[in-house]
Amino acid sequence: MNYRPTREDKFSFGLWTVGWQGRDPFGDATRAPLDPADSVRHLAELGAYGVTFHDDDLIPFGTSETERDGHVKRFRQALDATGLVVPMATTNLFTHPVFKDGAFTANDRDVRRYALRKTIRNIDLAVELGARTYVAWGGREGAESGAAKDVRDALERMKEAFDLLGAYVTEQGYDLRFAIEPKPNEPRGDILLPTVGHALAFIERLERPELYGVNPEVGHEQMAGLNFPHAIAQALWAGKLFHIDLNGQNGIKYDQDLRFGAGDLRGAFWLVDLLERGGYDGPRHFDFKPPRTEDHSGVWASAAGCMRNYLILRDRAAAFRADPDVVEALRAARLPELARPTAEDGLAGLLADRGAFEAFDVEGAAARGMAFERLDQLATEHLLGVRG
Ligand code: XLS
Ligand code: MN
Ligand code: MN
Repeated sequence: MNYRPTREDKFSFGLWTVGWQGRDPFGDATRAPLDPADSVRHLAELGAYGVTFHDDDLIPFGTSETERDGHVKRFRQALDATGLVVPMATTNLFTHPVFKDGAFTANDRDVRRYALRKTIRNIDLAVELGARTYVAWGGREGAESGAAKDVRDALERMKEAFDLLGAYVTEQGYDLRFAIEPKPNEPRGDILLPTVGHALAFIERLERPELYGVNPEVGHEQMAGLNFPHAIAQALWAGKLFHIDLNGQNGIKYDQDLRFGAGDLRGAFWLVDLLERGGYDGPRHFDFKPPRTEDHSGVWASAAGCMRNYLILRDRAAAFRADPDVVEALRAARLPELARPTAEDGLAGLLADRGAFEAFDVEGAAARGMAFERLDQLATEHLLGVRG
């Protein structure tokens, strides 16, 4: 195995990931800015198939209309020259101070209207560049103190914003779906729609729920102490996994955005296993930050590492599933039984079945071991590369 990425692997990167200059709350930038067109060329050389952007990553905030066209043209030329596609785009509704109290849910109504117009303007560009998914991360939709935000009103405004955006793409006839990205905190003390579960419930209250899904990010669920593959499984089960942000995180702490495969490696193994078997055929999008210790060559090494780790884990997960000992261990752990309906005989059959209750050997069933340890040990050995 050479673990060299190809376009078929559908790896994509945000311009803001490799382009992150390393500015953090305690320190200045450690790297010079990257030209978006150069990033496109570098990513293409590394084997990526796509690139994504916030409006302001491509066109610096405050750029005049004529300059704007120049930025878009240069970017488009780089795309044409490399064959890279733009599967997704998103809006920066968090950097400029005007968004200090949020965008779609800012208490200040003028800010909410401005945020919608800024988003709509970039939706037009996203569609022009071929994007089919529009991500919405509500970074500053939240609060630090109790009375500062009426959360029920804020959710109503959030719904209003998404319904307006849904109406816009429908009226324009755009082939574009929205992917809501949950995050529990950072930069706000508490962010609205903090987890995948919250976002899934929110979507069902929108006017056109079919237009909206989720864009879960590995580290964001883990910041809330949650199991990321479980969140992804539920999103897949609901038909709502529209996009995914892959990266690495070490447990409940600030948003680390490590390269994919760093941090919780076992979680990454189960995630790749699930994505590859679960019917997800969208981009494998990396939303990571090359640590500020790195120079530009370290940035590209980090980006290459994201893809290589995905491919290694894909290979390890496939070997795990193909191992006859694993198939046997899965059977011993009764996984095929979980896939079987509990009452294919219907409610009447269940009620008539004495073996299900009156004659059921409760103690015998309680004594049966589940054999999960053998199964997990096999997974560990495949992950560590000592089997198959
Ligand atoms: C920040 C988010 C952000 C979104 C896009 O934590 O991950 O980068 O993915 O705005
Ligand atoms: Mn993150
Ligand atoms: Mn993200």
